Amino acid sequence: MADNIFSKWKEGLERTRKSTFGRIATMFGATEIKADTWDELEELLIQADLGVETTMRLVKKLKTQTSELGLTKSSELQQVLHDELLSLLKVPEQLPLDGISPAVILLVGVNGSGKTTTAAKLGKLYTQQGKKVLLGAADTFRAAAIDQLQVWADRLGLQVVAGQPESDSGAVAYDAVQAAIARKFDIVLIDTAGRLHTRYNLMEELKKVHRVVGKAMPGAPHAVLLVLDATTGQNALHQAKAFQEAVHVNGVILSKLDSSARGGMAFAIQQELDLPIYFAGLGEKPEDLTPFDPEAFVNNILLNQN
Ligand SMILES: Nc1nc2c(ncn2[C@@H]2O[C@H](COP(=O)(O)OP(=O)(O)OP(=O)(O)O)[C@@H](O)[C@H]2O)c(=O)[nH]1
Ligand SMILES: [Mg+2]
Repeated sequence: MADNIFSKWKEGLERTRKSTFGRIATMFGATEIKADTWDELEELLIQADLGVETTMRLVKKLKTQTSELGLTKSSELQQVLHDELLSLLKVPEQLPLDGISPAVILLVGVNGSGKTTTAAKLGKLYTQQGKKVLLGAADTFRAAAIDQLQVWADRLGLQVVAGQPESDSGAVAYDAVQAAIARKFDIVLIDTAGRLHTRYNLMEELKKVHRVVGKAMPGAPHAVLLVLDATTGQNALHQAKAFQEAVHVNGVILSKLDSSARGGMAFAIQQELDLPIYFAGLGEKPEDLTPFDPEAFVNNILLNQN
């Protein structure tokens, strides 16, 4: 892995490392494994937002492994924990976008989760891969949302299709896809308005945007990515379930991992929802989005503090 990406992961996961996972790492001194060790580990993993189910399953596996391998020192548990944590995270397959032009990606999520920023970051990432990217400003609820995306687009040299504030968001999404077809763009990133997953009308509106995009281009959207704020912890699971019920979510972008001490929810997302995490947000700048790398993630949350 390139040094700068490694340090991005290392810096980005500092808070998560220093909270719960760091305490787990220091717990693994040279002491013997006792009944207390398991209780303490269980407590720390739950605090780290792994979720109760995932924690229970993990601790059970660790116990089995420990007795099978005949481990007696808790320091020996460290490697086993590392490997088991890693096995909870799938290496995400590629998004199913190959050979599709334009590939339409819909970004969804609750208010403030990071959708607009992530649209810009993805725009940069795909541009760097040589793709021609169009942004669709389908958040028509807030006037400022269109400006916000436009500012990012100007900075990154990307084009935007936007409607009037308070115009129909489905119509803007439709226009963006049509424009991308006509002007031969490779990727269309559609930013949608933040919506509380518990609000029926807003979730219905999202379904409509989804349907309308499919009318503009059969098969679209080709990917629906749910942007989840890593600082929300276990509530993210409720959000994800509601969005999954409303539209077909392909996977997750975990934003704000750098602001979060609760990165453990990455495990819960994969284990309890079976959703792959495609990208991680490790900062506010356009270059601070990187493909999710399970190995870098686990290594850096358990990295020794000393
Ligand atoms: N530290 C950090 N901040 C982030 C990250 N991603 C987004 N943010 C910040 O989170 C705030 C909200 O981001 P937006 O992109 O506006 O979120 P949104 O989901 O579009 O918000 P709404 O459109 O209001 O629903 C901004 O201040 C971003 O700079 C990240 O990965 N790390
Ligand atoms: Mg937004």
